[in-house]
Amino acid sequence: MSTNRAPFALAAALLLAGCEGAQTSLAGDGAEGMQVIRLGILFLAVTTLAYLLVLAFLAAAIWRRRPVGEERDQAVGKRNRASDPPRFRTMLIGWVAFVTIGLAVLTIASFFTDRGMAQTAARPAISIEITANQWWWDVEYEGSEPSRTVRTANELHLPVGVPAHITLKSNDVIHSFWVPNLAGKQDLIPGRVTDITLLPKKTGIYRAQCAEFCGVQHAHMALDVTVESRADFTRWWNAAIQPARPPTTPLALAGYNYVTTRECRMCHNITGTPASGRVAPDLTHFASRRSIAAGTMPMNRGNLYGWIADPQSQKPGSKMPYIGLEPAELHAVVAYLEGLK
Ligand SMILES: [Cu+2]
Repeated sequence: MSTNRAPFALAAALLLAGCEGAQTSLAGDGAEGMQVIRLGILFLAVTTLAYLLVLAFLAAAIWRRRPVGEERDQAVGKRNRASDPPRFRTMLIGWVAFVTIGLAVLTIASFFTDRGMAQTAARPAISIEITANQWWWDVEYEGSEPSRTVRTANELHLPVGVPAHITLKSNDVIHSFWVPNLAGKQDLIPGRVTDITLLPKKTGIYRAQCAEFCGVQHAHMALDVTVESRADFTRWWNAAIQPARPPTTPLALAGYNYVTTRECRMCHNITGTPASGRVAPDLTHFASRRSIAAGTMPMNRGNLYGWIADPQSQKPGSKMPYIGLEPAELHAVVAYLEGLK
């Protein structure tokens, strides 16, 4: 490839790369996302055509510049200017018709897109409540009976092809719920309840992100979204309603004793243990998640040590405090948390 073409090839590659990945609004992996993309393409086509026509009119006006002064007096005899007004009128009528029809097409298409999205929302099969906090997501699945209710944090599991109605609330400031691969954004406003319906069309792992600036750790307010088959989703739900696994080693038992009797229990819930706080993420199946601290870092032992030892160096401003664990306590707490699959 010649070096002249390299920038264009790079731009094309970047553009196409934008259609793939775990966090892109160009993929259309959900019903609503796909409808919005189709509408966006229609808008792009009509407005691009209008733009090209304006450029063409501008070029024609420059090309057919009317002479002025002496130049004009000389030119009058040479050119037949009588044909100009009818042609101008035809073009003006054509332009007005194009603008009118173009705007009508976009308005009608917007109406049907909106109706399509409303139809998806009219037949939800799963109800989920998500509460935004600075800076994490509290997620609760409504079960057919109270014992089947699932509470988790910073992760969302969805079965493919099933509409999920999500009720959105906020505990502090305005946040915005956005799974770009699946749908558009929806704000979470303190004191108000909003909602959105997601209908994923493709299995995969996506990254959702708070889309409204909500404080210093706004960028570290992500949500891991797993879209899976209905069988896998049912398996996940059945595992998620189980109480926490008991510790299996002496070290993990020491960690269990610390977590369930000291500071941790005041804020965190671990179902099946005395830890029953409600103001911080539920830790019952903490180790089965993909990330720590709302997408701040991947779930692994090294990051877990770093997070527990000094949360404020990892996510300054978060409400997870520095406790000052002794090394033996840190090893024990990490060993226990790692077992919470
Ligand atoms: Cu936020």
